[in-house]
Amino acid sequence: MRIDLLTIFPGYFSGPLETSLVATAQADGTVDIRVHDLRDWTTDRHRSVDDSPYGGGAGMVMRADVLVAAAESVWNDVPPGTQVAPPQHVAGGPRPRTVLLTPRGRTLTQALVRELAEEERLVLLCGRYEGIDERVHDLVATDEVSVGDYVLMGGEVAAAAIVEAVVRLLPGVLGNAESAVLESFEQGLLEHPHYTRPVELRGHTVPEVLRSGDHGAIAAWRAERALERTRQVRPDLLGPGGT
Ligand code: J9N
Repeated sequence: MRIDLLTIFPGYFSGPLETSLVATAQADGTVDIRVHDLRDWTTDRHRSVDDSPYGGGAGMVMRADVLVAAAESVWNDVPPGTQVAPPQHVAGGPRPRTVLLTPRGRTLTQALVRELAEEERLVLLCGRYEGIDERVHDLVATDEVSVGDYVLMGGEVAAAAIVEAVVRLLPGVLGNAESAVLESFEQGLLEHPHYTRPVELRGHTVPEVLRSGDHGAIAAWRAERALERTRQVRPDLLGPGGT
């Protein structure tokens, strides 16, 4: 899979992309992640990516012309300032899956992550400022995604969350043990508690059943704890009526 990130803070991603599983996935060619600086598509002396809003009001709005130019050149894999004739991908027409991170999008779920992980290409668009010119929604984004009901200062953290969630699903990224854990979450429950050594810590001991060697009893205990925890913390995952 190829993932392109469009941002005015390209340096923001050096941490997440150079860490552990994402770095390994890039090194072995499972994923090709490219970070682009939106200012590379500006044409004015000040390299402006924003401007004041039509109709007045406080704050700045991200410019649609810059974002459309950036998206079209990334979609068509050409450098800033160049044109391809005819372009394969055009604004408002056929284009790779292009996700705009925004609090007004649909909330990211594991189901959507699975769907995104099937794509050959993903383009993640990180907004900043008070808003984005509406024509970016019309012409550039195929999807608008939120990572939760709270407001960030920009889409970068949200995009990094999508990268991590998607990359861990790509073939070969997780070992078999972790894949099994994934299947348990696929049942739509929170995970059961985990323990490792020591058996006692400050008076808190590992439940006896986990040391019993009785695999049937262990599986039953874990299923109960997962259900109990889900009921307490995320009853919404159990559906209406908590079934
Ligand atoms: N879920 C979510 C996304 C965001 C932002 S703020 C600016 C861009 C994206 N906040 N919260």
